Amino acid sequence: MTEKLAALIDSLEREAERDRSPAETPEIGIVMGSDSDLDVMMGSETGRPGAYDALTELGFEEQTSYDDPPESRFTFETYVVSAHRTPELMYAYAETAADRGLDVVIAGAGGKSADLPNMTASIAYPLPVIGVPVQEKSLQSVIGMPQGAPLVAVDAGKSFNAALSATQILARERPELRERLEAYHEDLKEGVTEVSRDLHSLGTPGFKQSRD
Ligand code: AIR
Repeated sequence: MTEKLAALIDSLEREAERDRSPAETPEIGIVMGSDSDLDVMMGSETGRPGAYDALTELGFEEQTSYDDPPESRFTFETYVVSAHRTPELMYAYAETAADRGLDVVIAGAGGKSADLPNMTASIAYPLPVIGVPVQEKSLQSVIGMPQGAPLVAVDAGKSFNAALSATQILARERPELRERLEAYHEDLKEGVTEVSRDLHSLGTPGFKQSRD
């Protein structure tokens, strides 16, 4: 093991031993197999929105330092953890997840051997893990768990929904998150209603033109 990898694992293990209050630790952990998964997992300006976009829309902030947490609640943290290139880091991340204060983990990986979500779920059990197949070809690998080893998963590339599902889990005990989820859904309804009304009243050519 390299010195840098050992130091990263050590920082996770040290965090797990600290008795920080829930206000200082992230509620959601996001891990992905490679930084090449970043656009799918977190969202990109040119592509589809992702987990980062959903969580920030719901008022979460990204926590980048354990000693200096953001003022606002709630928070998430992000790491690259490869099941095959850094199995030791995957093990340490999942094994310390609950003790570091995480309530739910979103794990995404791509390729045909997308083992990070399912292995994280097995090691972090009973912490809920939401798997994101980064590509279509990763789907079977992510969802194919044996009986007794559960994993919740979203469709390929739908990290945005994984973030909503994670927030739904948290909202069971946090009324302010329930309210934020409800407000998000109201906005969604409003958007569809406006589109429907405009399409009907402008007609198809007029509606298309109004969008150009
Ligand atoms: N991957 C990385 N380690 C284990 C797996 N399965 C996945 C990443 C990424 C793909 O392999 O999640 O989607 C290609 O990674 P890279 O780093 O070569 O771009």
